[in-house]
Amino acid sequence: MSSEATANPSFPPSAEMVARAHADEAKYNEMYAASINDPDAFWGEHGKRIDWIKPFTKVKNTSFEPGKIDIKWFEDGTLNVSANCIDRHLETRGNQTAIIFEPDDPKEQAQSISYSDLHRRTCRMANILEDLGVRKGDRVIIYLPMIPEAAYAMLACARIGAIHSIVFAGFSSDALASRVNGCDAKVVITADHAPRGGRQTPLKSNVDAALLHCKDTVKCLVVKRTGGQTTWIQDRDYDYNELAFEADDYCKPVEMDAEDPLFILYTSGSTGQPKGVVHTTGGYLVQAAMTHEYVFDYHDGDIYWCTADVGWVTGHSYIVYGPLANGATTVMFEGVPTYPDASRFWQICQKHKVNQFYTAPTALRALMGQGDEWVEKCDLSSLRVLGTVGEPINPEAWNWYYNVIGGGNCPIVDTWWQTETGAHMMTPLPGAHATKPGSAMKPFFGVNPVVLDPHSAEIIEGNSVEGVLCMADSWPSQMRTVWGDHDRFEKTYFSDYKGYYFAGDGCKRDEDGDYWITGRVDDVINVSGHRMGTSEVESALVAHAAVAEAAVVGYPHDIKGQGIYCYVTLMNNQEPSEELRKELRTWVRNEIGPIASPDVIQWAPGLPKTRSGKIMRRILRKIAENDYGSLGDTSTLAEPAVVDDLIENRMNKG
Ligand code: 6R9
Repeated sequence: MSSEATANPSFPPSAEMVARAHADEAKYNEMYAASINDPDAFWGEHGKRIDWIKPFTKVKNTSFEPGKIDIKWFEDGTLNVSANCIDRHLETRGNQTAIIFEPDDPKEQAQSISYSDLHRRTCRMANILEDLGVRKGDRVIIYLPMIPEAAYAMLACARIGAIHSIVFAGFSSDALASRVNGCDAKVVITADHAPRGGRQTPLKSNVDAALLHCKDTVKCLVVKRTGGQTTWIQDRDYDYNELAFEADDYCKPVEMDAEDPLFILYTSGSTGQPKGVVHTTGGYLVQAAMTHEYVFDYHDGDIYWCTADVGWVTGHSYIVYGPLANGATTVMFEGVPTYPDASRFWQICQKHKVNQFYTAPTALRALMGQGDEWVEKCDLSSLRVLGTVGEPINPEAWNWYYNVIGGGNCPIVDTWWQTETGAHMMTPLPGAHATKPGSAMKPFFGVNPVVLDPHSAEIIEGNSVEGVLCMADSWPSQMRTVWGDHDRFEKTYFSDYKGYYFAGDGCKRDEDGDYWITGRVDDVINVSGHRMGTSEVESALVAHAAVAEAAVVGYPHDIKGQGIYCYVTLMNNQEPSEELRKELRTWVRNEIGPIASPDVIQWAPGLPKTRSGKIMRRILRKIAENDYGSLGDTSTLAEPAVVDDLIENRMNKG
């Protein structure tokens, strides 16, 4: 695969990388073919990479058939995820570091938590949760900063069979309340404050505000992070540090069915409220662990760092479950890439001699803009594999990552996957594939992608084609259902293209048969790698008394990938003003969280609608993108003049 042979430049792995990698090209081809030809045999073998209490005898039992959507893997096996991530390593690597915790403030000392420490602390947390009345199948909300207690909390839930649902600490109290109620949680685990980028978010007071809207039986377990002041409600709030001091060091892991839920993670779709994506124990852990090993080419003794937050699926699968199932050393970083300055990521790589580094394009773009001097003063010679996730990576950022961070020596694994897929789906493997800037390249073992024509829903065969990305068959870490709403699971993922899982992304297959993700084809925007339904921002806007109607679209943003562009129609009695604009921004931040803060608010006397009243977002997107020469078909518009006004008054004139 030389660069001359293709229209896209490609970067083959070094001979050294090929030699040490878990899979070279021939091995990938052989394993991939085996995984597709006989999934039962393939996953039956690789399912054994984790420890089972009762070994499975059945492997795959899945149906994408309309009305019968059902996904089961390893269904008669039993296991415990926490025992797989901790106990089984104790004999061979009890003293090895499991988690390196790097605090927000570089002056605060980093912590190394060994597998034995992790065992003790997880057991204590599990015993505390049991004392608070949490039992197998109960839900626990985790609303914590990026501190080791977040991992203890996840693993403690897994240990006693409780289902955790992590809410990103940047989310507002309203978002938190709706998730507590959505899954009917018994306990919320939080911290006093969350330090981030030198500032502090008052997590506990957010929980106080949220719990005003929840059942009064919900209990709150509070971890001391800063020691800052918080209010305290007797018999509702419990002091984790005090209880952990007294708690027993051992808690027996509960025997779980492979198909018992492990966690719920709320994620945005194109319509309605966020969905509770449900993942179960067996298949999820097998694929999270296997991808972590192959995709990052993880070897014993390596130091691995994923910069995501545990509030996102990437943090679940690639900070906690995948790495720990493999007995890895995983770095947990509390802060942000630019605090105290733009060299923080690279300082941490140098300090802990990181071998595999996994981050998002938005962080790379922001850092690239600060200049190379921040990188050059750090020793990055330990790096071997670089990863990216969350959104399509533009070639400039890719090249910067490859050359400036990786010194032209580290393969970049551009990993395409989703909350729903649980683990990596398409990505190059570092020793097997020549990478191309911006391409997710190849399906992982067992993943069976197809490109469909969005109109005819027919499979498009061959290369140099473009369409929507679907999966023709199930994979072990696939989500099993939407919490409490199996119909919604079917409607969202299996009804547009019958017989397939529809990912919501567009994709190209190039002349070499390699895959390129082109972005969401639905009304989901991706702001700095955070997925958001435009409808969520719209609902927040129209909840404000001054707003009559709102339409929200994404537009290209240099750093964030996509920015949030809002068209707002005010109530008749309201005058547009700069003040009101500011107020609406603050309003949305409070309703959803800072990540949903509108970048642009344009006053819109009217919105372009079809005669049936559907807002034509396609047109609004074009206007926001400054591309109104090609508005496409406007013949179905009820009031075409509305569009002229929007173009004339567009905000994004740059
Ligand atoms: C893991 C995660 C999923 C959506 C997905 C797609 C986008 C993720 C990508 C990518 C291009 C990549 N996405 N990885 N697009 N290249 N390597 O991000 O999960 O938050 O559920 O978002 O993110 O649009 O559909 P999630």
